Amino acid sequence: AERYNPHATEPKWQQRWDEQGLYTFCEDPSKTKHYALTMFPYPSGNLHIGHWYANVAPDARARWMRMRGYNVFFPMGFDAFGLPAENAAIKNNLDPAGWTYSNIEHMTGQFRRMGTMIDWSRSFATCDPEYYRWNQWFFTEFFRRGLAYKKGGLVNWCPRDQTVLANEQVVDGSCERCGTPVERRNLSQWYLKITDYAEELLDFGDTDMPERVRLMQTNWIGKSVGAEVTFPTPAGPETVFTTRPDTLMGATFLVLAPEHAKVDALTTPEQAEAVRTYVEAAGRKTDVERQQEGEKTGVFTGSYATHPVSGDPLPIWVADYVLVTYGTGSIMAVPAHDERDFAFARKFGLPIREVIRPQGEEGMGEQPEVAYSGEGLIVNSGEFDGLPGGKASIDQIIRRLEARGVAQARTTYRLRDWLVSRQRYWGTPIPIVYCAEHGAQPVPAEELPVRLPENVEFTPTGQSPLKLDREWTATTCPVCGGPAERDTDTMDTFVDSSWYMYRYLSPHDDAHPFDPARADLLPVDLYTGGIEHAILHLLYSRFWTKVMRDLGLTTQNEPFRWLRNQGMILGEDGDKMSKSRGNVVDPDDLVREYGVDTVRTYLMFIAPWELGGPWDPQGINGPAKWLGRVWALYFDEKAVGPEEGVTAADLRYAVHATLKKVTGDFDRLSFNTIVASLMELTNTLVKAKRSPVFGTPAWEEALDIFNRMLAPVVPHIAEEIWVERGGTGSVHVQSWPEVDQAAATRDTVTIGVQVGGKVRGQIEISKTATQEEALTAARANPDVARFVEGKTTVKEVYVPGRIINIVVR
Ligand code: ANZ
Repeated sequence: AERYNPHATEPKWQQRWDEQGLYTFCEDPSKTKHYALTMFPYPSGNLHIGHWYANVAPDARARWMRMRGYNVFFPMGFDAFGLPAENAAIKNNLDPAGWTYSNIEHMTGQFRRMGTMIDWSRSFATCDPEYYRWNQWFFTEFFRRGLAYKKGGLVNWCPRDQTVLANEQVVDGSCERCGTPVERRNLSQWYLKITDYAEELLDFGDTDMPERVRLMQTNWIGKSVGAEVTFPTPAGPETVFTTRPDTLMGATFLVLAPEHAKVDALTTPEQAEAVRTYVEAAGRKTDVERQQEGEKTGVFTGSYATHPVSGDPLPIWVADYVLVTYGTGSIMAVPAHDERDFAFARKFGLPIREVIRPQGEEGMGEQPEVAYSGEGLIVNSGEFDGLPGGKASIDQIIRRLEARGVAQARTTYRLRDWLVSRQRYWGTPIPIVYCAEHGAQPVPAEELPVRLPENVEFTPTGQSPLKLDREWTATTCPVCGGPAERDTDTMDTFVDSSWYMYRYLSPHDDAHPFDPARADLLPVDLYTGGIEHAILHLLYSRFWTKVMRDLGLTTQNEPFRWLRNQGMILGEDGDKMSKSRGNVVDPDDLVREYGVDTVRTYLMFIAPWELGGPWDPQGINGPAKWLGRVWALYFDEKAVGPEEGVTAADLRYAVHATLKKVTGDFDRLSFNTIVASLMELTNTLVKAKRSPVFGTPAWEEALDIFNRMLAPVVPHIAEEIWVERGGTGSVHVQSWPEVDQAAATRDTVTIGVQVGGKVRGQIEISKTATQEEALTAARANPDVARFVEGKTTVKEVYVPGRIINIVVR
């Protein structure tokens, strides 16, 4: 027979699958649906090894689910708007659409060569006008419901990308995309009201997510339960948010954020110069710098607030450790019990007043060394003295303060509304027009999409490039028909990815964002992708689904039932792969050298899928050799003979135990152990071929089951084997084999025999062996006998099915 030559067989099968429409999804009410989805890529130009790693194992699993009888939906598309296209277009003097679509074509070809079961008839790119039309439709629906609004205020500005960013896109004070430190600017921008859903987003329903993703989202939403307390000041009442109203009597000063609206009104003429200098300096610092531990800075305004219970005057300070974006942008400082307030009070010589004392301890004295944030009894607090501090009394204290009219129970969230407008070209135009008479008006649904104009000068200037196209901006008001101007910003591309999983149901639907008759394909049953989307994309898409539910488009509360993150394939050196490090592995080269199935196998085998690991260039030889052996097993007439001793029972045990293991491993996404088990089984099969069992029904059964088990992992070679063995149709529509439970369990066990505390030998005995039978077998074992001979046996212990221990003297 010929040797294994993937280069001959793989393109042939890919073409046939295509012609047969083998992977085209059809509604089939007789089967349970399974929607498997891998996060769609940005069309950067090339699929890199990370894309392969992210897609191959989920493809194997989707194939396995199909063989198990599910009606599997496995679509793919392109997340095609965004800055790289625009930047590449500027650099090479091209048009972003042309650049993007040619990349999509190339990458689709690469995906096809990967041999996945993606249904390409459902594919689309988010920059297709027929897609972004629905972004615009959603935006106008959000707008009508007050869920999209425009507001002025401080925003994050990336000076390199020349656009504003959402909070979620600022990582450690820098632009999530390009790493440039973010500046603050005062601008009027569009927001989506994700905060309306803050509480609901904390409830993950039935969604099974990795714990760390859940935690990251929960922390991002940042719920805090506490109270608002109001302090009279010369500039009117000032409300602060506190999680510790039980420490109210320990408040010795107030602190405002530098950007707080009352700063000017509260600053006395003597302090004006110092405050102005301080506020300016704070404005130049990034949020990260401001929140860093270290020397606290601040300045006195010269004014005093009045403590609402004691009536004491409290100095009002300005300091940048208080953030304008959280709570009310001001705090009551309780230095005795809050570390930051403590550091501040120590630095500026402000009073420290103990109000929570640990049970049985003395007071903290005049000059405490640290703040005490633990539990204890309330002291120095008049009518509240003797109550337990902390959680136990907070509700009661809030009720008492409420009765006096100085406080109100309040829950705050760190989550801010989602800033969605961008001052760049390559995105969805915001479908709003401004009329002198009627203000901001949504573009009527029948006029959507508002198409991106072509031939725009889009070199970034900090202004929306669409502004420059006067012909495009000039329009009419949908209310009065009078002259109006279009909004010239485009949407954050995270809008595109917030609902794309619904669009696959009917990518060309021009009556709905997606076909409501197919809505029960949702939720996505298994969603896979990188951990980098733990907050941004996943939180936004959860939000979008909840709004869609409230719009009556779906009955789902959550878009995903099960979420898993693959790890990352690193360079050989353990660093991230990057062109500048020169450690990039090109999957196209690997495919040219080894064939698709080998690359697929290696990517499943290289590491536990959810962990990832460094690339090992030698490692791929193992899978390459393995597939050569698999090929020879089926197609090499030689290597047959009676010289090995594999029995039918041995063979059936190996096959069914492997099947059982592989089935469980697919279920748990343990892909590397699947490949390991298949490799191990190959050894037994090669031996069995040289044993009398060859050619018997047990042998034929083994070849058939092995063929089916190969199908999800190495779809091409498995198809070749299937057809060559005379199978009808495709191996990929066959059923996954049933485990013969009796065959999969051996009725013998192998146990160790210890002599004098050391394992000296292994014996195979029946699971139901009596103690006497076990001991007899142990003594008869030559490895054991050597250590027992000539000695006196003191004691023999048999732990059934586990171990034998012989004590000698
Ligand atoms: C008095 C107090 C006493 C506080 C005490 C804490 C401990 P979380 O849990 O993150 O919600 N705070 C409120 N608004 C702030 C802002 N804009 N910038 C910086 N800090 C702010 O934190 C809530 C606590 O953080 C609030 O409770 C407030 O300090 C501070 F022993 O009030 B606390």
